[in-house]
Amino acid sequence: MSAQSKTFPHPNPPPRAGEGDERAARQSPSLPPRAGEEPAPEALLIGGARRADGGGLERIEWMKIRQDFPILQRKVHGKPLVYLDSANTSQKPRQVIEAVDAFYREHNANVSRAVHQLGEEATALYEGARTRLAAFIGANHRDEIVLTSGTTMATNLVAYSYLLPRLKPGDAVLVTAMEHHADIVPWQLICKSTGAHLKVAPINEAGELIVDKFIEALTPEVKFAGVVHVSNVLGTVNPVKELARECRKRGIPLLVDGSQAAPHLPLDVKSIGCDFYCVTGHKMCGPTGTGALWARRELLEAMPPFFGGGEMIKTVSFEGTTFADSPRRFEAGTPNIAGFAGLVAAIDYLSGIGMANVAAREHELLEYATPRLQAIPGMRIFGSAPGKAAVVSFLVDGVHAHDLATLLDQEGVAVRSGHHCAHPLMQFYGVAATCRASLAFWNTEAEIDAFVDAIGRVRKLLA
Ligand code: C6P
Repeated sequence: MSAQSKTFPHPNPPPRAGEGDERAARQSPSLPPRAGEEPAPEALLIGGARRADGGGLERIEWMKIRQDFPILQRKVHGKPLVYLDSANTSQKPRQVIEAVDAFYREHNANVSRAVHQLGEEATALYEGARTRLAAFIGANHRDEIVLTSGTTMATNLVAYSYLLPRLKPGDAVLVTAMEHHADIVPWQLICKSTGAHLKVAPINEAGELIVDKFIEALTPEVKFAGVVHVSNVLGTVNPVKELARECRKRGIPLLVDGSQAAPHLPLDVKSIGCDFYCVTGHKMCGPTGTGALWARRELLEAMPPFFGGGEMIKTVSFEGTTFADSPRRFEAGTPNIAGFAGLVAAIDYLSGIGMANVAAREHELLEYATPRLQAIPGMRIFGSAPGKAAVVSFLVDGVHAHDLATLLDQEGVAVRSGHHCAHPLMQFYGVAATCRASLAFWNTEAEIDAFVDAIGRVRKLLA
């Protein structure tokens, strides 16, 4: 019997053939009813408002979903926590916390090594994460998923395994002006050692990619392009399908950094048409140190290993080594098995809510927050692309971003301040840092009010 077909008691075991991904998530009492089930009357409320259910969205009781997140009950500096830093790392529902706990209590062993029961259980959980991630992002096959520690590891894997052997002097890598450092620095390192260079497609003041300029920049020396799907600073959702189509016409492989898209939007890498897609588990309600690279199978199969060690080989002798097939030849050493057990639960959790519902709720919260923030005197918001994700970067006249974030923290409000690992974007706007509030589906209108009121108090304090 293979490890994957084995059954054992676990709050969120990986699916067996024919089992739906939503099964474990449905264990949550706060999740929406299945199609055909009668919703409880109180489940018709969405964050206090009633939604006309015309768009095929399920009716979700968001206030009950919120109760799945134990950390939201705590106080910070004596005030109720208002966590607006989900783009940095998301909070975790109890289902994820319990899955990690259950892993160490009941299943802890190393993966793919031991034939004993615990080893098989640990392997099944780890491989379950690969299966779940493949389904979650719309991959054709689970073997297109390399499990990594996050997006940073994924882009570095592509840089060293795919790009390094291919670039030569005079070649170029195209990125956009809104990239995170994880989608700049790895390419720069490879450019430095190959004599290639970086090209940058510009954005406009609203924080939108100038698509015509991106297409114009796809000249013959460009051998690779990297684009963020959703900007972590601006919330801009890039037209990745169109960009992929243009890259494909010219035979240029495109990597899409989906770190900020996977937690907030329904995804289908097949329909995007890109070549590589990266996700990071800790922004998707999952544990830190988990994530994945998706790549077209033919690309992965042609890529050499990036680093070597245990579990990525077929044979080793002092004369030489033969390597395991992809994706395992990219997964040397002991991975974050407990983390991936938690990621299984996280993906089940998000799938149970439905990513279209997550996106709709977060859009509703953004629509609530934006005019209230804009009404604050001296407020400057960075990024106003239509259809942007629920991220608001801002500055208040005369107040340093770090001072504002520190004083908001005293009010129990957690926002991020700094360059957000996007130095070039800060340079574009001519600022050293911004404050950033990033919303999640479990935030509330009341929290947004508390945040806006807290900014008002901080302004008065500093006036
Ligand atoms: N952004 C933020 O506060 P890792 O660290 O590998 O999990 O993710 C890196 C990363 C890559 N791309 C984008 C678009 C990202 O937003 C991030 C992480 C955090 O915005 C920390 S800088």
